[in-house]
Amino acid sequence: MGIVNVTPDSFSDGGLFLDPDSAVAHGLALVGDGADILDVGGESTRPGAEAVDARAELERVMPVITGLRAGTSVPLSIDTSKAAVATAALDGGAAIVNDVTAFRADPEMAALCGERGCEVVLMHMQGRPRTMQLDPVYEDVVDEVRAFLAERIEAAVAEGVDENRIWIDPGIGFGKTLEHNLELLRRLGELRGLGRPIVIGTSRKRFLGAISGRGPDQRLGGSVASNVLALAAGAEVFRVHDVPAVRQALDVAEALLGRRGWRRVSSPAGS
Ligand code: PMM
Repeated sequence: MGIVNVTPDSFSDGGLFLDPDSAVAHGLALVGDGADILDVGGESTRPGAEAVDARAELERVMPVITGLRAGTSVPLSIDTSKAAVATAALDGGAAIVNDVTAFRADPEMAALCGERGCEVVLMHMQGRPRTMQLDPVYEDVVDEVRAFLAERIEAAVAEGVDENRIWIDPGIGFGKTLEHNLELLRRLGELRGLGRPIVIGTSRKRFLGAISGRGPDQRLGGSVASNVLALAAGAEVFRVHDVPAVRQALDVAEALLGRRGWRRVSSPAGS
């Protein structure tokens, strides 16, 4: 899942793709690099970020959804917590709603996704983006994330969402310390008991900086390592900025693990 952030303030690519044409060109390039899905977002969820109203979010994402829909057939995901934004994106050809609040922010979101029959990503977050990193506390982070996701799956199904369309995400970096993130990645396999595909988002995140001492645009090694190990633990969808490197790493890891997600392609002549 390649990330197309149309925001002025996302932590690693804020402001780079605010112009719709450059966002569309970026998304199409990610597909060329091996992305199977594009995730378009118009509201930053980085720690401390301020909320954006639906109108501003729509103005950012809709030209990009429309442009991508015209230029590629890969499924498009809309990264939003607002039903108004999800509605317009689904009308514009998006097939997936990625809600970092797991349908808690907007009371209309679950019923909308149920009616439309789209795929949904339900993510765990403790607190809200503006304050979530102040003092996150858990008794057992994996148990609590698993219980939360189980409860959100049940709530979504109660509102008419087909359980088979639900994907789950532990929300790396969302109200979690370095130790919480590491524990979740180490014990990611425990979420498989929920029976739904696991989405993982580690790309360029702060915890990688805490380990490597590198800034957001120099965390490729950490992004690759964490995604490969998440694959081995059972994750199926990898939300990333650096598609070429992570795609190659995941293909090689799948081949080494004896799985079927990769295919043989010929390498450039003479190499
Ligand atoms: N992370 C960000 C935004 N949206 N959605 C899901 N499902 N999982 C994530 O981990 C996630 C997300 C923040 O990262 P960004 O600012 O680079 O988009």
